[in-house]
Amino acid sequence: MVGRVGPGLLELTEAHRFPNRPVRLAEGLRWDVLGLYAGVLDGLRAAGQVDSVGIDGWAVDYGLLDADGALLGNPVHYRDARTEGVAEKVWATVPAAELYAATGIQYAPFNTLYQLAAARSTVQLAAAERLLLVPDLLTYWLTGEQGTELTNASTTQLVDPRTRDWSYGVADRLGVDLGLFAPLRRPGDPAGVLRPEVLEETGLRGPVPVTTVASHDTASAVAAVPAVGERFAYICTGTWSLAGLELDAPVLTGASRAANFTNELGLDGTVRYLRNIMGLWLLQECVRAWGDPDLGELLREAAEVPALRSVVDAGDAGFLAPGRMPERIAAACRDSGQPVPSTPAEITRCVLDSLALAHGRAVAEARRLADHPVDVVHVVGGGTRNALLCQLTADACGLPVVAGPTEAAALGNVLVQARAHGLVGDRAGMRRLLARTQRLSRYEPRGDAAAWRAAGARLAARTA
Ligand code: LFR
Repeated sequence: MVGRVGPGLLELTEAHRFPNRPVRLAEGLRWDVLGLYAGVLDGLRAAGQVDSVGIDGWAVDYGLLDADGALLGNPVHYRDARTEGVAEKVWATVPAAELYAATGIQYAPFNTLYQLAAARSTVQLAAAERLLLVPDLLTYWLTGEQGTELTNASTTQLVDPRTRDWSYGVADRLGVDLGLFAPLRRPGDPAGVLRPEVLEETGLRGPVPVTTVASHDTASAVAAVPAVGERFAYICTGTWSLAGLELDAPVLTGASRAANFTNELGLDGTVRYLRNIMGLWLLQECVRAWGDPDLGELLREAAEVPALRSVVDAGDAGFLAPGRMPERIAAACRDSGQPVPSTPAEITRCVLDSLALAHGRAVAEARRLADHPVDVVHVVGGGTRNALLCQLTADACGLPVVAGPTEAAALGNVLVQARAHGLVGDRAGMRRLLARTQRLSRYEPRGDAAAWRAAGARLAARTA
């Protein structure tokens, strides 16, 4: 994505798009990270001459490097089964409550901490001298320089959200060698310049600076929420839905842990207080199983299906792995004594109702747990294209939804680079620029908040 930024100007154009297809090998689910890097180079070539480059990506996953800086094997996908049952073993050393108090990170089987525990006795980890999170790995290949970007580092569950530094105690007790990690760097920090070989391959003229951005995609997306003021919640929609608040300080209470809210770090030391919800992954996997039918048509049919007939728990880690998603959703409805959706339209409606319900519950619980007022819910990311999902989310939240921008992560990435180069002001200034320049749609709640509350209570009772 190429951004153009100036006074009253914020434009994004797509230079190149490439698929990110995980590969299932005998040893498990892996990322094709060389394919991704090749896609990045193609993108730079298509972009042409630029003033700065910044990389963001998904969280928690990493590549290991040997003493020569060469990649040791293909990075493991966070949906791989290797972390099954690992958390319990970690908790035997550091109880879950202590881990939460120290790191503020919600339980997810794939947190880097559990991945490292799963890898403990592997040859690869023993041979590794360096661990780079995926965006830091791509940045390293572009520049030859290594760093660990802080917003993404927070998702390892090895960072203390109060000090915004490593949680030395947790690492020590769990035998994690923090020396594996390159020094921390923060959004806005310089990250080097494109290597001569990269310039040659892409046809760019040097020097081209690479700028550290909020390299966790969700942190970049939150930075691009076009909110005015502080009384807002956000939902970053895409493969995942990340629903919550931007706070100045973490919430580390027992109630917050029980509700599985996370305190990831955001731009400028903010806290992204949010919950992971399975997101459009549920629909993407169904659509894949149905042989990729026309999505517009499917959503029109789903809009005609009666609301809230059956709902599933869109926070359930049981939906994490790929495969057989329509059957798994139908089974979840059957097992909880609800009508079983069978046609693609019915299953799609069930997924969207379930997601909206999970959005509504997350926003309500975040407000309560953080004691933070909310007047409006900003929906950003891929889900903004899904008008039915946005409307249902407004209904379930009982609050107006402002939807847009769709490419929030890319805009947040570009804005942080622009700020580092002196083109935009502070965070509030970035948000004002977004609100002025981006196309946004507003959805008013259609009354029936009680029906959504009742559906939530029924689901809670059935899945208890
Ligand atoms: C979204 C995201 C989420 C993270 C998940 C796994 O793309 O980065 O924030 O929980 O992917 O890394």
